[in-house]
Amino acid sequence: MNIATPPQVSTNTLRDAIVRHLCYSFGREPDFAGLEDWRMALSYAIRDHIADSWFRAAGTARREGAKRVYYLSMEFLIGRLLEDGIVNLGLVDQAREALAALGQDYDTVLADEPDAALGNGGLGRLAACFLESLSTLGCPAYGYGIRYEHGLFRQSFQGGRQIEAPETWLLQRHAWEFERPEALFRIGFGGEIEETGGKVLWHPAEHVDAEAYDTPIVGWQGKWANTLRLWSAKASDPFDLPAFNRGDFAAAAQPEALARTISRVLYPDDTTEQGRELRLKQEFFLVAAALRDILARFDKEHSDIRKLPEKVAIQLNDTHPAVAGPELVRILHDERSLPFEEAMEIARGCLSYTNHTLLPEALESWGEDLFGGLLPRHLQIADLIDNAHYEANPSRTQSMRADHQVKMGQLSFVMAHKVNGVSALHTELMKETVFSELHRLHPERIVNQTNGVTPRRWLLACNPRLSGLITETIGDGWVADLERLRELEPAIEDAAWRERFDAAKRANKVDLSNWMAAEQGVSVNPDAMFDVQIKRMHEYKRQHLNILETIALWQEMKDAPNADWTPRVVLFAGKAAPGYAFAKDIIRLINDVAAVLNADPETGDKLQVLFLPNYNVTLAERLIPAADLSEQISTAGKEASGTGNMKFALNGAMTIGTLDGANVEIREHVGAENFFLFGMTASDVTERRKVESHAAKAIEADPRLARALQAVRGGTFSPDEVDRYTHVADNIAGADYFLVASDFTEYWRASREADAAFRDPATWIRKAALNTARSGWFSSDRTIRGYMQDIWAARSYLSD
Ligand code: RUG
Repeated sequence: MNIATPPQVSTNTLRDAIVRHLCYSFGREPDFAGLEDWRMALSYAIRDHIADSWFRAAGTARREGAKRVYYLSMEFLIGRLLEDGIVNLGLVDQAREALAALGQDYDTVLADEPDAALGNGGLGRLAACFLESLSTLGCPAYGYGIRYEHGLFRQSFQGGRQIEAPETWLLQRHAWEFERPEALFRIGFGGEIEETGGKVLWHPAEHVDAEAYDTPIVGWQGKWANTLRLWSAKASDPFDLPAFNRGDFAAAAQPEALARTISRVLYPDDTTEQGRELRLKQEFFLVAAALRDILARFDKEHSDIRKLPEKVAIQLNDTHPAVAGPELVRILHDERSLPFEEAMEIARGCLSYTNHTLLPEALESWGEDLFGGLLPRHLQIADLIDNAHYEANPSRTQSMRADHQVKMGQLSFVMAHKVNGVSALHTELMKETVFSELHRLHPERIVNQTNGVTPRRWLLACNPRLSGLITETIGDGWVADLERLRELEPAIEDAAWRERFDAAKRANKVDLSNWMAAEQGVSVNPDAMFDVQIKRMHEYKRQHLNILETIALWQEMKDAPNADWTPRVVLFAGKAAPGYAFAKDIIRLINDVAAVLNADPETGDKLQVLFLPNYNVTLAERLIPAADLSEQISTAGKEASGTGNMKFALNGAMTIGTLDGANVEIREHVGAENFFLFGMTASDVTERRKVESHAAKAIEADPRLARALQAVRGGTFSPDEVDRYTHVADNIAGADYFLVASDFTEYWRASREADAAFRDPATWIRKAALNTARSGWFSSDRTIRGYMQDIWAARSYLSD
């Protein structure tokens, strides 16, 4: 199938379209338009072209009766979409010039767009990268999620402490979605089960409506666009008129308020247990609406429901949509009258599951009372699935129905024809740990698909200086075929080219410094090493290891202030789950340390620390191109993959990291000599935990660590409350589950190696550039091709 490249658009055409939308879509004359009006008008002008690709793509998929991929995810961290659209349509110059002709600044208009934060972190951002790659590859696909009114909370600091405020992306006008009042499904909860004449009927007690909102996601060069369909909860019975007529206005509005709760807030965590019932309701709401939609589309094009797996691939992004297994079986068996075994086989043929964590607290499990109360028929079906599975496989140590729980990881595994991990190491560990028994029973089921990131957003758009240099050097073929970055290697041997690479990095650092001075009121030295750790706050990610090492460095600098230190700016950003007290304490500690270090006249020009508030996609796009050193320092075996690690390497930062997640593969690709490795391996970690008083032993062996910990414990950074961080020091010196103390000495060594390398710019730049040249494998296009081939049996409708 050959889909033509969309026609080119001239600056004048775009300018006229902007003015037309300004006047006739928003009722504003140019002379009276504000920034938001210009942003909306430009977005609509761009959206028109995206819509054209979208209609063509949907038409092709319908005509061909194509197999569709359905990506079910509770999170899509899409960030801003305007620049994405402009870049993918190849309209950057035209948009810049058209706005200039209208007296507007392109960058200012783009920066007005709210950052849609409908996700917590890596899992949600991965889903967003996947949607873009699916469109780039011309694979017919839908993302299904929830249209949260409030995405991830807005973070600020007060006295160094994290303060959470609701995020309000929908309060500003949002240009990208199309409301679909006709795509409305009634979703039930609770109630009774009736068994009559061999049939089972579920009579829910309560209902809400799921209404669709569609956002087109355009791929590279605008050849194809898929749909992100987000469900919003509405009251089935919106208004209680009798209550209103009685004068009870609060009761009258209650149905609407209750229903809306379901799509009101993103579950504020990616790893800890909270908000149980509402969360399960959200999960079922998404799944039930998506499955009805999928089946409605299938029924329009095909008549034999047994063909479902040939036409429908449903990817469960983590266990969050795992109830899709029982719900699909229920529909096929109870509503469409297929025999139970066959219903299960068909469902399994459609479903596959991605596991993103081995952390036991993040593997969802529901008490059967809660699950059965909300989804009584699904509880029965989970039992039937479990029995059917274990009839053939009598050993039950990893049953989904142990301890009066419904274990969603096991349920997902049993209901999926393929289960994938997100990095080579993580996939192997899955086989050895959480799913060891199930893997033994189904040795062909687990496959690996190492994560990737879209090069359009994470290099081409976010780093125009570097991407411009790359295109000048090897042409623009790399944008759709990232492994072609390897063609840069000969140029890297040329000193003049390396200088240009360095100049791009330096200019990005100057931009960031200026932005930080304007936004945070802190001036930093752009010639210092920019050492960056940006990610969710979690003990396993070990931001506390980083700050301890920074404290130790500061102490050494004070011992010998005139020694030849490598100046460093240590940058942090990341949100802690509101209920995760220890993670929030680490944020406060970092802010307290920053206050002391940044004010120290002896070291302030050599070592600065900054925690940037409200980490989001837009901030990542600003920080990553300016980073020299990428901190990927999780306890080995805990980070499933990471994707930030890939973005940094692609943008020419060197990694300091452990052999964890995709770090292992990054190191293999960029070369061991271009990566600062330290720390225990996953199996060392298991062994080390068995050593009695391992932390105390590590502290005793390393006076630097002992001194840094003593400063934390003794109130050096909290003079107004000396014991504020005693528990942090106790944690590290005590159980130290994440082995901060045991990895400290090696981390210090690797950090000093990084310092020494940075003092030799010629070598550093070469290594950094090789990181860019050799990171092409980490494109999400490669990952999606892997899913299409190994899991979905889906194809592209674009010719090469
Ligand atoms: O923590 C993992 C990351 O290692 C991974 O890169 C990302 C995407 O695969 O998913 C993250 N994750 C895991 N987010 N939420 C969970 C909990 O299930």
